[in-house]
Amino acid sequence: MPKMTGAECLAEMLAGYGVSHVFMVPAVLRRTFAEMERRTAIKRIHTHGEKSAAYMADGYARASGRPGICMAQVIGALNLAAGLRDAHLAHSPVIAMTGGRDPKTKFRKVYQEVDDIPAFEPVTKLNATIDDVSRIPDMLRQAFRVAVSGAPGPVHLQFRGNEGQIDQEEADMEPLVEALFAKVPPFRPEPDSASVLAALKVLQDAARPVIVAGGGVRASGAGAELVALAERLAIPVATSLNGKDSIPGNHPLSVGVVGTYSRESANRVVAQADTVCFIGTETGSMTTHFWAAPRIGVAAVQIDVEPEALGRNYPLKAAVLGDARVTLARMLAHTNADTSGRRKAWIEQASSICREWQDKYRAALASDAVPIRPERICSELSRHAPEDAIVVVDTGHAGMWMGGMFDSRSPRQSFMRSAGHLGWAFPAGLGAKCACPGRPVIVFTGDAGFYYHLAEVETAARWGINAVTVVNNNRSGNQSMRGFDRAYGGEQTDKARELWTYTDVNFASVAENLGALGIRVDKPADFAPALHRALAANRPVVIDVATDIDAIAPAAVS
Ligand SMILES: Cc1ncc(C[n+]2csc(CCOP(=O)(O)OP(=O)(O)O)c2C)c(N)n1
Repeated sequence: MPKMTGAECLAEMLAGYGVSHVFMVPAVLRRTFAEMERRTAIKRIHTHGEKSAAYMADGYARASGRPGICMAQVIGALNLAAGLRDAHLAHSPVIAMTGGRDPKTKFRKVYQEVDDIPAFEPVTKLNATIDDVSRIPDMLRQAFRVAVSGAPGPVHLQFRGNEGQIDQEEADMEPLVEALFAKVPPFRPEPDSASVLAALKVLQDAARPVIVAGGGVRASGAGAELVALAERLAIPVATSLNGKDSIPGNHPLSVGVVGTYSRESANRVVAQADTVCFIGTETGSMTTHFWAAPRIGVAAVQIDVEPEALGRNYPLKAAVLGDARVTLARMLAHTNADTSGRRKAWIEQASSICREWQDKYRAALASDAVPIRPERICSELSRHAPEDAIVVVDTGHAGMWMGGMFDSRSPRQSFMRSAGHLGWAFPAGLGAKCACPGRPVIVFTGDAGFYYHLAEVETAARWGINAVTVVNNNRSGNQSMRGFDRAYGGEQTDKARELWTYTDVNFASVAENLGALGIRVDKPADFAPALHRALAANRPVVIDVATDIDAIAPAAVS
């Protein structure tokens, strides 16, 4: 075995796993960065905060299926841990590396140090320390193995030394890489055939079935098989917000996103279904609108790669343990398409529910109002986002607007969303662009969401990370308006508005000052030309859209 430093070994292994970018705030693993420069083409993206570094790694991971790497020295470790929360909720394979306590100085009040390990525990699948340099190779392999296996998720490796100085030490090490674990999914577990046939029978016998597809479908790359099965058996498809891109929004069997940040048609179809087939979804509160759509007790089947997901919230008629793509392919091989005739009336019913939704929102989606309505931005993005775009959406109102009102037009379009953390989308979009530089990346965020990591506009400009960010700028976090109306017993005072409004800031000007292209849009007709200009600019772009502070997204129906 060759004698090498930890830094040499780590740099070579990361390159061996296909890592193209790492995201960090210095100073951590400094020697490793020097070795990366000498030995690899890895870009070392130096950000303005550890949380945004974690979100960039998360966006990188979700866009590519390859683990995203983020790093912090000991004082920034918990900022990084905070940024793993969304990756944990979304099952995104992020590997976080931090500096950690040295046994020589533990418990002596050494500068900047606390025990960071407990804070990583609730947001990681593996939370480990590297205390001897010779353990770098096997621990890094385990980090990749855990991050991408089963339901993927974050991993934390703490390197000895506040800046991870263990990387300077030498040992006999082999920088062996297991290519199998460089990407999600490493394995495609085959389902048991009896369970496949049992699930198929329940679906084929049903008069009003619906499929609810989740993030597991996108992680498995099972969109084509999902659509083929739905078409073959004539079954409408709703998705979770995380699984939104598993069927194009303009497909005739697509009824929209079901749950809380949702489209009314999806909640109505799911509520009226006699049988629900959950695929790669945790059946959590956001996807089921707190288990109201569908109701617990509906006839249900579930397909998942994690045994403990099966039946967690809905008692099942059939449970299938396996990879989504393989399972759907097995089901397709055994379908009896003749059974689809019995669902003709149901398909008509679902289509008519979708038409009712279109009729209800047609005017808002085409609105010429000034200030601009967010519905209009969503419909412009449905029409003008390129067919291979990655659309990255923040939480809160951004998730409600885009979950409910945006439709993808192609299976090549990707949709990624914050699992709940305001401010995630902008840095995640930069990470997605690093992972997929050849694809257009369009971020949709509110102004409150954009403020969180505004400084990263400078990072994008410095590194030429040419994502396009659309800011729904209503000079407030107006999703909170309804809640404060209630808190103030119906109507708010001017003082109450202090709790959720801001001053009027033009983010196009701010972006220009930080080195990006800024475009301000005040009139609806100017949005599409601005988007086309932004996509052609080959620069990071912020499109600041002046929108209506009174525009409130429709609440979920159940
Ligand atoms: C980390 C975090 N803190 C707080 C919230 C609660 N929250 C959800 S939406 C929202 C305001 C969103 O404002 P903005 O992004 O401007 O969108 P708008 O509602 O104005 O459309 C807040 C504070 C959250 N989701 N995440």
